[in-house]
Amino acid sequence: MKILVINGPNLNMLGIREPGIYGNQSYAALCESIRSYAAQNDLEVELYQSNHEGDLVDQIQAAYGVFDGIVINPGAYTHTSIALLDAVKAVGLPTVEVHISDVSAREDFRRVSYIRQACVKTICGHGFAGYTEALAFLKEQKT
Ligand code: CA2
Repeated sequence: MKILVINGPNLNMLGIREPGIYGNQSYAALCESIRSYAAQNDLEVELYQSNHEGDLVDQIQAAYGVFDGIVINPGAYTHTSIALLDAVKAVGLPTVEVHISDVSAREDFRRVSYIRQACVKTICGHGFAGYTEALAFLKEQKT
């Protein structure tokens, strides 16, 4: 099973500031934990990060016919992007929305998620473990 893991804007800055919200581990450490989980659970993963909305749309579109599912943390585009919602709808791949922090317990604007209506599951506030939980969910769903 092949899963594309996408991270949106500023997630490449993890560990640099706001450790109280996002922890003190880096984006490289996040990638390593995802790769290690995938290797131990017979999953193929590809990781992609971009700060640009159109690049994220391109990557979701390119997943069509190539990947079996998507794990996405759209970062701040969660709260603004109809384009990402439409891209996930267009490819029709099972997609899990992940947030490191509990967006429901922060500012009001973080409670809005456009992409959520196209996702099979949302995981919030579980830190880096949310990504591996999302992989496990997609694997379980396929069998
Ligand atoms: O909790 C999450 O995973 C978020 O998707 C992270 C986004 C935020 O805009 C969403 O509301 C929730 C932010 C990405 C990382 O931002 C950083 C800020 C300071 C230092 C390092 C990363």
